[in-house]
Amino acid sequence: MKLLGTNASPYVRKVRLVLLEKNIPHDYVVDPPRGPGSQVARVNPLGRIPALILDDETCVFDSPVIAEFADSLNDHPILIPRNDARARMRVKRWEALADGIMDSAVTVRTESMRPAEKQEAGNINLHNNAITRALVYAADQLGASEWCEGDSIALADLALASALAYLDLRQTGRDWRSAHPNLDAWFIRISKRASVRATLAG
Ligand SMILES: N[C@@H](CCC(=O)N[C@@H](CS)C(=O)NCC(=O)O)C(=O)O
Repeated sequence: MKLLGTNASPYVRKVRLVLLEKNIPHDYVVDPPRGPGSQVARVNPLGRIPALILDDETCVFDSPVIAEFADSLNDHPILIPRNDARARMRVKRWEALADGIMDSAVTVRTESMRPAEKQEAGNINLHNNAITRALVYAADQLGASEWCEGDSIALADLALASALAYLDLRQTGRDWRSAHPNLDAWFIRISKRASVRATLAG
């Protein structure tokens, strides 16, 4: 299978982490959707990354669908609980929270790249405030635990790591580490994993 993406995209990082953690063989192809000759819109009608192309040319999108599909391919490890409905919901809710942080941070970035007179300060504030609230919620939910859900790594951890890495990339002025020392300690720990190191290296 082939994963189309870019190194900056937080959604791509999330699914790369899933594929790496589960040791699923794949080719990672850097393909900016707006780049000349991009094949993204040909395989995903939405023209977005990540797009996972299976060996029979089936295209899987978007990132939650890719993550769930990849998780179903093997049990090593199980990243989305299979039988415990509440635990499964909590993991998917962590993913929704992390994806929401990504959505808002991407919106802030897109808005800030417009000419100053066309930027909507209200929209930027709205999304920055959503990120701030989501981080408070994440820190509260994590508490002093080693993992976001249960006693081992889950999609929740990979999604949260991707969201925080994106804030580090695009919101350098946001000092989430001082505001939430438990998220900081957790991020330092998870950043030592080979999968996270590989995606942060490019
Ligand atoms: N909800 C989607 C969001 C994907 C998305 O918005 N990706 C961005 C890159 S970060 C994209 O491909 N944008 C299209 C573009 O840049 O033209 C997912 O989770 O996969």
